[in-house]
Amino acid sequence: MSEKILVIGANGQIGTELVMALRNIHGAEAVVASDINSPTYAMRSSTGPFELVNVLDKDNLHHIFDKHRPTQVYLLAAILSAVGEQKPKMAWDLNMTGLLHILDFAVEFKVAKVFWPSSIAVFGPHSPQHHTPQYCVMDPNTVYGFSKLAGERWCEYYFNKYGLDVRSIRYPGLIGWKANPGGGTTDYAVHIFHQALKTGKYESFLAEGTALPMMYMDDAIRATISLMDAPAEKISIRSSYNLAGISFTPEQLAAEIQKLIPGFEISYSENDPRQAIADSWPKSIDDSYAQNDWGWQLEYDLPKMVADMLGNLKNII
Ligand code: AKB
Repeated sequence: MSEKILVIGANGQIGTELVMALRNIHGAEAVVASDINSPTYAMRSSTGPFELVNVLDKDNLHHIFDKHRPTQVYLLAAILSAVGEQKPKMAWDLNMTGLLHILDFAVEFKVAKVFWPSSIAVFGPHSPQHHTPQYCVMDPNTVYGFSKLAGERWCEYYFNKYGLDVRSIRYPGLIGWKANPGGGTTDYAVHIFHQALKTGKYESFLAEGTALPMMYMDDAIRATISLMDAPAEKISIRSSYNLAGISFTPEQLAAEIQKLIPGFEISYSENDPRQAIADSWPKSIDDSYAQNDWGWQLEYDLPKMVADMLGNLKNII
């Protein structure tokens, strides 16, 4: 079957790279990029169809589904953790209503597969903090976190009730050089590379000792496509899969950057509201279900990621 893939939220950190990867596999015309904003420079340089789409505008969204009749849909439009705390109702509305629109249209238009990203933000202060298991207490205390947890429940519900083949990953913080993150708690781990190359120093908004699970974008894109390519019978989890990535603190990341930029200096700001969010999230994750179900294996450890990030970023900064 020839695929027609609709990516919603294509201008974002994941969308930019995912569209490029999917176009390499399926051809430019098979992948319709869409976003609420006009295409970014990176998106314009990847040839292929582009549509302006607001996931909250049901009529417009219906028209896009009708026009393209997608076989796969990736819904990436979301408000992340830090911005979500500034605009809680807007975050809930976009993250929840947007998902429900996509799930409903996917059923109506008989979309074969849907991908929707969840996050480590579904865990909360009473979840086990180390090697957080797939199934445990989940008491997220950010709007982003509980919108993702509710979204996971809806995904599983649509699978059970309507047979919709929906698949999802709980992404750790994502680090890439092609596009910037927008409004998350883990964004420091991208900003640090830009500042290291531009000024040789960085003030981290997260405190020393704050370990969080992170992942290099190459691994995140490979995981996403592997999950979507896996035979349906291998997918035992229809809420969302834990993915571990690599866990490190700001000072461990800085130490790795210092090996390649010897004079690099890190300092730490105080009283940033993102610290409380980070403190409520796991420090490391157990992803044995992803390994066992669809053969997930990480490729980038911390040194490999830092070398690749700096090597690529220095050419474009
Ligand atoms: C955020 O920091 O909000 C995101 C996430 C971990 O989901 N990067």
